[in-house]
Amino acid sequence: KQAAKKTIIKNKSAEIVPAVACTTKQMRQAILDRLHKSLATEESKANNKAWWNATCYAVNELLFEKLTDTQKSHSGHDTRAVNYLSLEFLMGRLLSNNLHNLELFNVAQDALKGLGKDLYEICEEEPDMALGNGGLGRLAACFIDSLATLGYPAIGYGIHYENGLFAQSFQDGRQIERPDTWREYGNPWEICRPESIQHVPLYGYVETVIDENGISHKVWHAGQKLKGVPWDVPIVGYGAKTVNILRLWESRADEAFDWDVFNAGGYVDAQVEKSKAETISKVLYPNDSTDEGKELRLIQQYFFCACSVKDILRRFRRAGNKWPILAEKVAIQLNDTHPTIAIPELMRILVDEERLDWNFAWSLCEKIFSYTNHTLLPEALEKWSVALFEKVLPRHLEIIYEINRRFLETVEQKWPGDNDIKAKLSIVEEGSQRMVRMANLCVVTSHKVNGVAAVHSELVKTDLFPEFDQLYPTKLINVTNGITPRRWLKACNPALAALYDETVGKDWVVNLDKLKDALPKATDTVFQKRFMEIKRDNKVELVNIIKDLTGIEVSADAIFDIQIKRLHEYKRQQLNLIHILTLYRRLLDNPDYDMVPRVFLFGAKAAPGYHMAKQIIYALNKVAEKVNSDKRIKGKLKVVFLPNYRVSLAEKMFPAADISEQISTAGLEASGTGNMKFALNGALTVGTMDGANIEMAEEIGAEHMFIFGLSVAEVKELKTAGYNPYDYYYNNPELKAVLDWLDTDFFTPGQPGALSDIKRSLLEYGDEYLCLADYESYCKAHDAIDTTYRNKALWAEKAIRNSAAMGKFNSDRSIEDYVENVWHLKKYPLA
Ligand code: Z2T
Repeated sequence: KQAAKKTIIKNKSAEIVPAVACTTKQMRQAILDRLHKSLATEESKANNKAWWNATCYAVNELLFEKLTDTQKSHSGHDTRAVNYLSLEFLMGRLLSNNLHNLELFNVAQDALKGLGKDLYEICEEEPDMALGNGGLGRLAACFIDSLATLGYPAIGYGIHYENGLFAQSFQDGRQIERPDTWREYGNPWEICRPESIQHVPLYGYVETVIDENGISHKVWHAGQKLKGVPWDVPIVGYGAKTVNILRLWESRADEAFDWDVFNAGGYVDAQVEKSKAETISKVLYPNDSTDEGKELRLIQQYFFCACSVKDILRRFRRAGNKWPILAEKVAIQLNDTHPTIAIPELMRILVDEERLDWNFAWSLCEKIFSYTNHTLLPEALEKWSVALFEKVLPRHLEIIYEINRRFLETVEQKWPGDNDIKAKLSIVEEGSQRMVRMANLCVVTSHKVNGVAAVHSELVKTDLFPEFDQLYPTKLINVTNGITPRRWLKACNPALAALYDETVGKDWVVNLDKLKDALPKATDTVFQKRFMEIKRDNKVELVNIIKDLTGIEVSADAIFDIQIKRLHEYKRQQLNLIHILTLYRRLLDNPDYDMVPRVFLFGAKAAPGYHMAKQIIYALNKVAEKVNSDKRIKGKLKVVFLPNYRVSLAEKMFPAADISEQISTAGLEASGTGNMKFALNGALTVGTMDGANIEMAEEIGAEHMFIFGLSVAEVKELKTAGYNPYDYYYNNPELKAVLDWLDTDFFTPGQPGALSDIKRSLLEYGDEYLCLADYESYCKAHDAIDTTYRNKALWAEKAIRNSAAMGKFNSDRSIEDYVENVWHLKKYPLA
């Protein structure tokens, strides 16, 4: 067990009224009551898991009241709401976050202390709610926190995966995946709502029906039906003036539909059908940016969209509203193309079931939907084969054809006779295997399409959708990503949060720009000392965690250089690797090589089917083994790959980082959000001019970061001119030596060639991500890090400048941008 000994932060200004009235005594009694009356145990028998459950239940009692008040207020005011549709919500743990947002963290800490328990230790009992892959899912989680904090009516819609992102371990350095079981023994945060079950058709055929007036319409006869059971997770805003919900759909068999099978004596067959239906929400697909095109995945997407759209319309009808004002009450945000099928589903309901005129229904859809693009990588742009669509969703395919037919008419008007443009923009891609392009459907339908950082949104306009931008000049916009300062500073770094409370006032939690008031202190030696003492304490905590998890001993005096993110070639963990090899070689060549001791830390999961990503994990682990046990280098270099990187581990790594690695090939990281979390917690960035790094440099001052490598324009130039990695290999002896090293059995004794794949990808296979082109510049940036770190005052100044400049990257700001430019919501906080 990790020593969870954070400093207890006392609430200094007792005059501040907490969001929810609850004294330490009341909290203590509530926890005991839950332990006795809900968990049927007692103090002497309860383990930490029971204390965790009891504390969660006690929190729920306070929270549910605010939840019902909020929901009553929203339906009473018949509010316009945003419905955030996302296949992923990477929530992490909720206890500490909920306590902070209720402003009861200290109260609970004292209450548990009185019961002989440590709140930080109790929080460690909570399994992560890992219903997401990476940045996209975590962004959704930060956004619903901000929506609730700002008082906006919002619902997050997603899937109630039985198994979230796989748990990772290593066996001889190789990634092993095990199922994630976040709710095996129940989860206190979710409320089942059987009263809001939805039914979802699948497969079958489409019938054309002519009514008594001679007007034809389509009826979809399903071949199978699923039942969607909603589970609600309350989302408390900071200050508890709003508690929104995250509604997650679980798939079940629809007994009503299978009634015939039962009656025909097919009791066993019906049970088999049942387990098939339940597989739909069983598991999260572990691909972060590759599209798999699997039937089950399409059904997952449709299942969750159908449930969500029906739920949205149920609320709309319940308020007694009529169709003309649908778009005044409903905004639907599509988090990437994963929920695109919600578009033809809404059209189907309006046209086929409600019998609205096509043009009217379409005008509603255009106003309701908006879409966020999260990547330019071609392999991530979703396409579904027409054949699969026809089988699973025959009516939706017809609707998509009709949308496309009308759309291509407008293309014809704009570019008469230009068939190349039509072929490029068409929602249906022609070819040996006809495909539905989900991104094109999103852009055609949505009134706003946004990228997630300025440079990315620019590239969406110039490279990804240039013709769409000409056709719809105001549609493509930017909303730069952000992170919630509640989780990513207040909760995860209590000591730094307390220092800011004292320096700039407590308001920074909701107004992160306030941190700028600490800038004058960047050169104040007393402040620098306190700031760096907090960093050092956080590093000591991480040292203990590293020892517990891996047995590896590292020194808190070393530079903690961290790269944590999904494993992907475009993120270039392999560039980091070859730089580590470079340092290792320098040390072996010269045992007195002068460098500040460095600990390179990694955390990353690879998609289970992504061979090269798994090879990079293997290589890092093998290099780590060798380096960490090599006495010759006198502990100057350590490499640690922490297993099972996830939100709760991230919360311990960001506060302990000196260096943040943000080293993607320019133009490929849409935004990045870890970059913001690092800087907010006082790490300096070594990074390329990519994604949100560019905007961070504007805020911080590029001179306080270690910027290296080719720019977006230079990458383009090099690629057009014809990039040849061998040019760099033969011209840089250090680079050649480390790459050749990978062909030996130095890191994998008795198995020469075990790491050769990585060398091949960087040479023979063409080095798609330009690692070799950026290598020299990257090494120089690292030399500069070493030099700068030796100057303690200068480093402290830069660390403070980084942290205090993060105001822009508050997800509250991102949400206000969406509200102003896309959603147009009003706030309804409780009194
Ligand atoms: C994902 O996390 C991201 C993009 C995806 O494209 C898919 C996933 Cl699962 C389909 C990330 C981007 O890579 C990252 O740059 C960005 O910060 C994040 O989404 C949130 O926008």
